[in-house]
Amino acid sequence: MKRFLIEALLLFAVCGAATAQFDGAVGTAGCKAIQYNDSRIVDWATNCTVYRGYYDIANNRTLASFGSDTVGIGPATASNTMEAVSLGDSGVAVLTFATPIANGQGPDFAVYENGWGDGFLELAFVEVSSDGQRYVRFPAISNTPTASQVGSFVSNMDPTLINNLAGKYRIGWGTPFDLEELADSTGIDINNITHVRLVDCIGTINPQYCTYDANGNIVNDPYPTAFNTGGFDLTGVAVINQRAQSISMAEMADVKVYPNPCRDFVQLSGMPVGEEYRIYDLSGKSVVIGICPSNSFCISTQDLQKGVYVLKIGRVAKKLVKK
Ligand SMILES: [Ca+2]
Ligand SMILES: [Ca+2]
Ligand SMILES: [Ca+2]
Repeated sequence: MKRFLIEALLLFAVCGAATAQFDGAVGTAGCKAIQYNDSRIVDWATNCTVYRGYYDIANNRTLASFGSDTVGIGPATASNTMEAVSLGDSGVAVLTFATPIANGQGPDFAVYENGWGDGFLELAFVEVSSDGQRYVRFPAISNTPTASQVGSFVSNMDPTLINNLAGKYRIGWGTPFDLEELADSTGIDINNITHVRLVDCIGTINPQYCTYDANGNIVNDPYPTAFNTGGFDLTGVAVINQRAQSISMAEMADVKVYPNPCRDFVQLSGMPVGEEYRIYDLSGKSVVIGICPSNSFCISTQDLQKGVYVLKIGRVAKKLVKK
């Protein structure tokens, strides 16, 4: 008993001192990568906007330019490294979805990069939002040593030192993200994630330009990558769990919106009790959000400017005009 206790304490001391290890490359035991054709995937991003970063943030402020924003939409490529959109140093991609992502069993979405090997890992931070305004970042871990710079064309990065950073696996295999990990975050609804934002990690260990993981460690990844293809190269974002579509088209036929055009209020009837409804302006911004308190109720449209709006419940939409 005493010996067991000492061994347990020793084990604890050793584990406590060691760097946390995560799953490894595609093909190794316990790998969590999700292949582009995995049967769990139910959808892909339907819109992508890229804000390019630099060839080399410290020396060449030409913006990366490879690939168009639309490459981030739809399924990720299996193996064509040219089917990617490059973010450049500190570049950003914002992706949206026809149906919001929700927290279900296991990973809820996966991010794909064009890495040509298991040890050349261009990384990006991953953030989610329920309104496109407030974002929460997954707690990224990079335990890659920072004594020397990971170079431009390395092939020996160790994925077991990396967690919650997109780009951890080679092309065709996505990095999974589980919204459950953000359950305690404020300002987002993990069952209604409308936006995924990717932020290139840069990868330099130069304190002037470096980025940090959740523990305050510098994220060391291939740098410099002073090309039009520099930085994280997005090939797609897959949805695994999405918001339930609890209202059918048949039910929606009963929904009535009147008067339409409206002035100070609009009456909604035939609505599904307890479901969320939203009114969007034509820029896609939600201007009214609520939960149906009963199947017939009235909402104020007094504060809306004159124009055309869209009322959405689930994936069904009705046009609404404010006079
Ligand atoms: Ca989940
Ligand atoms: Ca790449
Ligand atoms: Ca980099």
